[in-house]
Amino acid sequence: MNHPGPKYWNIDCNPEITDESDYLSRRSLIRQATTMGVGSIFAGAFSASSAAITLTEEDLDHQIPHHALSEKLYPGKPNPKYRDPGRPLSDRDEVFRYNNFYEFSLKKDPYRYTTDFQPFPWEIEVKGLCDKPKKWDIDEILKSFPLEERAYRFRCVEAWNMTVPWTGFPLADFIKKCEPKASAKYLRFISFLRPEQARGQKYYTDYQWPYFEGLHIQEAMNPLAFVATGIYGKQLPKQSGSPIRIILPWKYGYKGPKSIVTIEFTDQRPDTFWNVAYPEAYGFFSNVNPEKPHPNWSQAKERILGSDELIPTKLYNGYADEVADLHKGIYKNGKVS
Ligand SMILES: Nc1nc2c(c(=O)[nH]1)N[C@H]1C(S)=C(S)[C@@H](COP(=O)(O)O)O[C@H]1N2
Ligand SMILES: [Mo]
Repeated sequence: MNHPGPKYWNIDCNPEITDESDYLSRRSLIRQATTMGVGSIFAGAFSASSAAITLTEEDLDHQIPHHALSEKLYPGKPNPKYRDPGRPLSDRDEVFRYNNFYEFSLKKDPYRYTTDFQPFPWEIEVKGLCDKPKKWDIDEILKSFPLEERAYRFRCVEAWNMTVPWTGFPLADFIKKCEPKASAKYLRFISFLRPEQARGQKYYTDYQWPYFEGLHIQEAMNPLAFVATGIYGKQLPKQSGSPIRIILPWKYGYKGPKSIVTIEFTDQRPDTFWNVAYPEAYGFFSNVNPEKPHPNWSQAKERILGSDELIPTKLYNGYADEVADLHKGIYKNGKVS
């Protein structure tokens, strides 16, 4: 496949396109570069919805869904081990207004399109190679796992970062409850499919909905792997992946699916949304690696969300010590990314 050339990208490191009228999705750029004239289809898709809203800062609070349990559950107890992320926390309102959630928008403004999305009630089905397959109600999950707060650095493959306090629980605790069989080697995650509530699933037909991701079970069992239900001491707002999402701070952000409805234990390495869309750019492991450029930009530096400041990217997003067992094990032989 031909990669989109410099004509389509700001190759001076920062792949974010600030001029909204120029903005095209990662995937549509590929299409535009390989098929003349396809870009116009996307222009049509953008104008097809008129449901956009603009929110003031105070209104952003209302993006946090109301849920009976939330008063009791949030804020979670800070985990002392993850109290200091080594960088100042990002501004909450910046984080609420700058998202990747293609189910709602290909720009950074999903918060403008989530009005119809209903994260409660919510069910998560656990299936596949485990002894406790089950349909979990979100309330049962929230009551079964003590919620803690962890401040993590977060690195998007588009070379920006944020630093946020998540509330949730270790993915390993959830996995143990499911009692995976010895033959279970991978976890497959699937996000929701509700085209009537998520305009992107109606209009962005170039993508294979719903969003899907996968992890090796050893990665999923690493103590850093986190299930987030909250952020900044409250329930997740819709645009952040309410009611439940995965956070893997040593990997690029897209490895953490939002608003998940299925977790499957499998012996096959799962396909992933971005690997299917653009395999040369988005591998299965997708660990943060400054030395491995994206085909269209360098990963050596990253922009701090809310500023123009660029800082050097660190291998495993600076979490190398915490994933040492993985880089001695399954990441051996060049599987860092
Ligand atoms: N279901 C779903 N999950 C997703 C995405 C998405 O578009 N849909 N985007 C991914 C990407 S590219 C990133 S960087 C993070 C963004 O999370 P944030 O908006 O909370 O910063 O979510 C990831 N999970
Ligand atoms: Mo991302």
